[in-house]
Amino acid sequence: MNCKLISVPVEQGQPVPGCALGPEALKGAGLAAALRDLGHEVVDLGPVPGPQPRCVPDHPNHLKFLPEISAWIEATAAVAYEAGADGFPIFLGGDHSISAGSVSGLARRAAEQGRPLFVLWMDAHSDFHTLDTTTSGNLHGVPLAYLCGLPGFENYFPPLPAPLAPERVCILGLRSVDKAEREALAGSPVRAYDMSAIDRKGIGPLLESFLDEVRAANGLLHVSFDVDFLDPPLAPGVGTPVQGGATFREAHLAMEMLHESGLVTSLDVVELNPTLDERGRTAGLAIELVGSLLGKTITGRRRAA
Ligand code: B3U
Ligand code: MN
Ligand code: MN
Repeated sequence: MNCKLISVPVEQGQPVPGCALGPEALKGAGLAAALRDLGHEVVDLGPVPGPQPRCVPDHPNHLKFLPEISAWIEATAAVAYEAGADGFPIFLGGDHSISAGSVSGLARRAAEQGRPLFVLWMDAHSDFHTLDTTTSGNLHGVPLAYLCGLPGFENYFPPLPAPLAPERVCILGLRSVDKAEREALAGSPVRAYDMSAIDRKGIGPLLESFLDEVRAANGLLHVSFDVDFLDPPLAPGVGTPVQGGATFREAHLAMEMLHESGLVTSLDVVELNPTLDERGRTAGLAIELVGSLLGKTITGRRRAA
């Protein structure tokens, strides 16, 4: 695989300083070497150039850094569209607002190729607010609603060339969903698996059923991995930790299954905040998990499906 590392050092979409250092922390902790050890080629495409804020109208809701985040989304989408032509793009955030750009560009590319794009959103949060419903005003809370074409983003975020079909989106790991998000999700075919579903059914069967759908549709699969998917004691280096997250074993199993599926074509790793990390353990675990997603196994053998 030709892995293309794309840094998107944005932190204005969330409240805690430090998240813009995520890409450097992942690279400094050996991401490229870990991927090369697995036999992949790695090219570092560097950071998305920091854009000028976009001219947007005033919004009645209190939204933090709207012109800046809107500009980053536009710039990231342009890079993602180019990078999506071949190879395996890996977007290193930055906060989760960057995925409004990465997925938008990849969705445009997929539409041109006539392939349906599926998205697996691994996250404690659903990020399913619209600009009208967010109460925090933090724009890392809205990217999935934007990508699914929910109303109210027109004129504020860049036009979306190819909205995601919500039935092709699966959120995994939920444990913090605001009221308005809950209502929006209830009226949407997005699959939203919370920790209770993971405890009852197991992460393996839940993921397998989604992968079966991607396979049946001959789809492309983008994985948007918010590091706060993981349980906070394992991954303290995130700005908005929520108790009761995925365990080390659940996370590795999910990544191994994603690898074995052969369906994943691109990845985001977002919300790592190295200033909150403890001795680099969150960055280290994120790299290990990307390794599992890209073929690392304990025995080195390929497992029979
Ligand atoms: N839903 C809350 C909290 C939140 C969303 N994403 C993260 N936190 N990481 C909000 O602010 O929209
Ligand atoms: Mn998120
Ligand atoms: Mn999150």
